[in-house]
Amino acid sequence: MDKNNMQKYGYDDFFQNQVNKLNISLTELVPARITAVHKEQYSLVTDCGENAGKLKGSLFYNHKILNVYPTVGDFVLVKPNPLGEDIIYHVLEKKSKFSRLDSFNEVEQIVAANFDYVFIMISLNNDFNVNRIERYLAATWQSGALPVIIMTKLDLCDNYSLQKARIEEIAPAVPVIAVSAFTGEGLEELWSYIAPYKTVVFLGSSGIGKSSLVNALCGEEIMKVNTIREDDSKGRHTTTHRQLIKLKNHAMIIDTPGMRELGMWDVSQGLGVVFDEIETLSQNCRFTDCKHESEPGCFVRAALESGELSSERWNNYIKLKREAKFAESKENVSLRLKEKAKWKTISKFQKQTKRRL
Ligand SMILES: Nc1nc2c(ncn2[C@@H]2O[C@H](COP(=O)(O)OP(=O)(O)OP(=O)(O)O)[C@@H](O)[C@H]2O)c(=O)[nH]1
Ligand SMILES: [Mg+2]
Ligand SMILES: [Zn+2]
Repeated sequence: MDKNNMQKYGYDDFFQNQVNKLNISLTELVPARITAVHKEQYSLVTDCGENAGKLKGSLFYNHKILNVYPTVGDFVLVKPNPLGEDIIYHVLEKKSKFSRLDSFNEVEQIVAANFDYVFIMISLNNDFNVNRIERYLAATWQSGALPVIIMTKLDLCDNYSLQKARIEEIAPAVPVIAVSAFTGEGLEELWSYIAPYKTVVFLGSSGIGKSSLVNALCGEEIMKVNTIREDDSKGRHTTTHRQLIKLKNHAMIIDTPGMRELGMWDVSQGLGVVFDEIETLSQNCRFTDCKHESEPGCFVRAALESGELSSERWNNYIKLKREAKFAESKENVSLRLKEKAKWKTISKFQKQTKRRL
């Protein structure tokens, strides 16, 4: 059977089953996918094609209907409006997501949703940063999608075997592919991931060639790329907002501005996957609450001393863990403050009504 437009955008039983179970009245609501987020407007696609959309006003207040603001890649239910903006009524549960700390509001902010693979991209001419890859890997394993590591700008590098070996050391099970958007070398290997109806997120510092790779895969200039020659990651972001792009083979790419700021949200499971050997070592320590400082019978210390565990890797683990914890506790504080403010308003309102009675 031919797929309809939404199915080509990745809408499948996972989402349809949610719709079937919803108790809200669904007359006239149709599925849509968010392709870009602007200030208060969304770009989206439905079976009828592309349109702009906005949130139904009351959604801000009614959490039974809306869980959080939709983001790029989200599947939502909209009331179509052929004459203007479609109205977004409901955000469906996500298959996968990236979260970061919105430091202004101190809450979780979801930056991409419903992707199958994450291309963790680093450039071969840039100074090589294993810690950054570990950070991206933790976030990816936490997201629910699978990582693929892409080394870009292959044309600028004669030999990348050292870099490849370093990556394979920290991510033994993750595919590593070297590509050049200029010569096209290595691109064929990507097509098994950039497959029909699948969504891939491109993640990596500014200037490493994410948008150039999108264009190379599309065979046309879809994304603007930086035309001024400058060192990686020093220039300004060329891509300014996240965007979902559909390829001719019906694969989708979410191009992002260099997400160096991808903060650690709750990444406890992700860290457990990336630093599996450290978590195993800690479980063997004599004391269950071992701080791995100077306690006797500490397997982590022993591994650090014997060189089995590098101090660089250990320090990055501690750093990411601390950041994640910080994000989590910040959210708790902000939730508590919000709760307090709400009760203050309610009690003020009650006092006023009492006075009036
Ligand atoms: N030599 C070489 N240069 C490349 C390659 N891919 C991209 N570049 C150059 O790298 C620069 C940055 O490319 P972009 O595609 O804009 O990088 P980006 O990762 O999208 O950057 P942001 O949008 O800022 O996050 C441009 O000057 C490109 O021409 C490549 O495969 N080889
Ligand atoms: Mg870009
Ligand atoms: Zn210990």
